[in-house]
Amino acid sequence: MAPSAISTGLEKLQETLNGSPDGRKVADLARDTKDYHDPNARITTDYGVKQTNTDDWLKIATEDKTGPMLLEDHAGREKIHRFDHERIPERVVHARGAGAFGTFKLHKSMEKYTHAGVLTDTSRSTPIFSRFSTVLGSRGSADTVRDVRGFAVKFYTEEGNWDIVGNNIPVFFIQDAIKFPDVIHAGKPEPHNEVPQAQSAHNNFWDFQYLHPEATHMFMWTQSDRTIPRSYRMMQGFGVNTFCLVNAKGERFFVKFHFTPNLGVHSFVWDEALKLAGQDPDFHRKDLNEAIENGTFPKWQFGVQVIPEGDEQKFEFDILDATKLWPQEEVPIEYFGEMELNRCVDEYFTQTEQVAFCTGHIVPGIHFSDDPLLQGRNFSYTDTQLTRLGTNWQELPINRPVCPVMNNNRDGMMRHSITKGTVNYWPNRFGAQPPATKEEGGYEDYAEKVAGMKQRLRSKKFREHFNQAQLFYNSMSPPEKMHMTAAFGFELDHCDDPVVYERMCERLTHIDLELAQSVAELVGAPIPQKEGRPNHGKKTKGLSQTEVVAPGSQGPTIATRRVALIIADGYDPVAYNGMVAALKAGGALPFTIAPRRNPIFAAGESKDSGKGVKPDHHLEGMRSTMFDSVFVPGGTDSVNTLRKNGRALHWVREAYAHLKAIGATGEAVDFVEDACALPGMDFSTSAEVVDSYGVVTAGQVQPESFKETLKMAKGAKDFI
Ligand code: HDE
Repeated sequence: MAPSAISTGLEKLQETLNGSPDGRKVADLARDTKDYHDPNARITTDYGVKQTNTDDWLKIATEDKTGPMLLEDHAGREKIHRFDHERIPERVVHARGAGAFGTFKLHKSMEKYTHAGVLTDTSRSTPIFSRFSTVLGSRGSADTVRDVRGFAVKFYTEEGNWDIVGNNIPVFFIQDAIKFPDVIHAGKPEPHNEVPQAQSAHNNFWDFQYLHPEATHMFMWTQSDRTIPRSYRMMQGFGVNTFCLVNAKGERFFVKFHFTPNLGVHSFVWDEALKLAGQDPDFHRKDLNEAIENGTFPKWQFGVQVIPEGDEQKFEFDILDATKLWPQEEVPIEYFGEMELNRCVDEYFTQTEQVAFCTGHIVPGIHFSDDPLLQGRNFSYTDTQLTRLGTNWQELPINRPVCPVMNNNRDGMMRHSITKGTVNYWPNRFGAQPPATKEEGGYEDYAEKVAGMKQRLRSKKFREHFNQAQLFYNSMSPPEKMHMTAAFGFELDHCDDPVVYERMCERLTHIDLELAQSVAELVGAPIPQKEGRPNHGKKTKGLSQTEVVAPGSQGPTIATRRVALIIADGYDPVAYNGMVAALKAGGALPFTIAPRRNPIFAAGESKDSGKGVKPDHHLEGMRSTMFDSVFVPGGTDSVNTLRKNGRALHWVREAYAHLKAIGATGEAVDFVEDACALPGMDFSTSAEVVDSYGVVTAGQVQPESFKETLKMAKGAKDFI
C-alpha cells in the first residue's frame, strides 16, 4: 500500500521535531496530523472507502434526462450531512481570534517564590500555544475594532497544562464574576436589533459603564490607544487576576503576571483602525502569520509583580481587586523568561478554534488567590467548553497535555482514549493508579486559615473606583490624552440617548474636568463647570504606552514594518533598489505598489527588455492603511504619472494624515510635499514638514545615502 496521508504527515512533523525546542507538542500533534497534499492519497469516505466520483449524486439519469436522486447514495449523504454540522457555537466572548505555537524559555529560576518546574528549571523549553482575540465581536468580525484584546497562553508543561488567560489591559470592568453576564450583555449588540457589531459605541454599553462605577478605571483604558493595537505582536499581556506562588518552603506570594513585547507597544490612529475594519478585516491575523512566516518571531519578556503574604494590607487598594493595578513604583516587575511565537497553525479550526483555555489550569507551585473575579472565572471556563466542544474537550489534540493523563473520568460523547484494565475506580483491589504523593509531583493545596461571615459582600477597599482612573489619565502623554478625548467623543456620539451621554460627561468630571469639558463640547452635553472630584495629580510609570520597554530589547525598530514603495514607469532604479536593499537589511518588509501589477520599467529600461519589476499590488488593490510607511523614489516619468493619479496622491496624503514616516527622493520630493500640503499650511520650507511629521526627503540620491535615510526614518518619532 502507498504510504498513507497519516504516515507522511507524521514523517514531516517528525522532521520538524528534530532539533525543535517545542518538540514535545509537535510530536504529540503529529499523531493526529495528516497531509492533504500527499500525492499518493486518494479521496475517501469518512469510513475509509476510496471514492470515484464526489461531484454527482447517484441518480436515475440518462444522457437525455436527469431523473430523481437516490437516498441510497451514502457517500452523497455523508458529504452533505458533515457539511450541515460543521459549525460549533462560537465563544460567547472572544469569538474572533488568531493563534500560534511557540516556546517559553526560562532565563532565571524563580525558586524563591515557587516550586513550579516551569518557573524554576532553567534547562527547560516549554511548548506553548497562544491565542489573541477581540472580546465583543462575532467570529467573522473585523480585527481592528476598538476593543480589549485577549492574550491567552497555554504552557504545555511537564507537570500538566498551565493557562494564563489574560488581556492586553491590566485591569477589568468588574470586581466580582457574578457581574460578567451584565457587562458583556451591555457591550454586545443590543438585544432588539443585534446592532452594533463588535463595538462599544452604543447606548447600552455606556449606560452600564455609568451605572456601574467600578468600571471607571477600565473604561479609561478602553478609550486609550491600547484598544486599537497596531499588531498583536505589539501588545502587552497581563494575567489581570491575582494568583499565588508557593515555594518549596511553603511560603506564599501574591503575584500578577506580565508579558512585555520586545517590539514595544504601538497603536493605530483611530481613522486607520476604522478604515482597516473594512479594507482588511483580517489585518491582525495576517500580520501575525506574516511575521512568523518571515522568521521575525514575536517575542515577549515574561515577568511577575510579587507581594509576599503578610503585606496584603499595605496598599491603599485591595490587592485582590481586578479593577486595580499594582503601581510599578510600589511593586516592580521581575522578569524571568521569554515567550516566542515561532510556528503558525496548520489548521485554524482544530487548533485556534478548538483550543480551550481555563484559568483553573494551574500546576504545582501555582495557586489561586481569593480574587472574586478569578474564583468565578475558574467555574466559567470549564463550563463553557461543554457547550462549545463537549465533555471530552480536554482530549482534543490542541488541548491535551504532553505529560501522561490517567484517572477514572470515563465515557461521555466523543471519548477518544482507550483505557485498558478491569477497574475504573479508586481505591481498587489492585492498588492500580493511586493518587500521587507530593514527592511524586502531586498538586498540594495551600493550607490557609479562613474565617468570616457568609454574606454577599466585598471588603471596604473594593468600593473606591476613581483613584486609579485618575492615575491612568494623568500618566498619559499629551497625544495619548488627545486620542482619549477623541475616543470618548466618537463613542458617545454614537449614543443617541441624552441620558447616556450627558451623565457620562458628568462622570468624567470625577477624573478630570478639562477632559469632561472637551468631551461634552464634542458630544453635545451641557459643559460641566465643577470637578466631581479633585484630580489628585499623581502619575505612575509604565502606563503610557510610550514608556513600555521590554528589558534587553533594543527599543524601536524598523524590523517587521511594512513599507510601500510607490513607482510607475520611468522610476529611478538607484533610489528604488537602494531602498529595497536597505529595508531588507533592516528586517523591514518592502512592498512595491504601482498603477498596475504587470511589470513596471525603470528609467532607461526598455519595455521590450522582458524585465521590469513586478509590483506586489496595484494602487487600487491596497491602501496606505495597510503599511507603516511610504517611500516614493524619483524619476521624471514615474513622478509625472503619479501626479496625475488621484489614488497615488491619496496614498501619500492619507499616510501623512496618519502620521506615518514618508520618504521621497529626487523628483518625488515635490510630489510628496504637494500631496501632504493642506490649504492654509505653510510648506515654504520642507524642514517644517520633516520636523513635525516625520517626512524624510533627499533631493540628491547616492546609493550610500540610503543608510542615512533609513536612520532618519527610524528616528522619525511618529514612525514608531
Ligand atoms: Fe474571560 N471568558 N471571563 N476574561 N476570557 C472566556 O471562555 C469569563 C475575563 C479571556 O482565546 C470564555 O473559552 C468570566 C477577564 C480571554 O480562547 C468564558 C469572566 C479576562 C478569553 C469567559 C471573565 C478574560 C476569554 C468564553 C468574569 C482577562 C478567550 C470562551 C469573571 C484576564 C480565550 C471561553 C481564548 C474567554 C468567562 C473575565 C480573558 C465564557 C465569567 C478578567 C483571553 O468562559
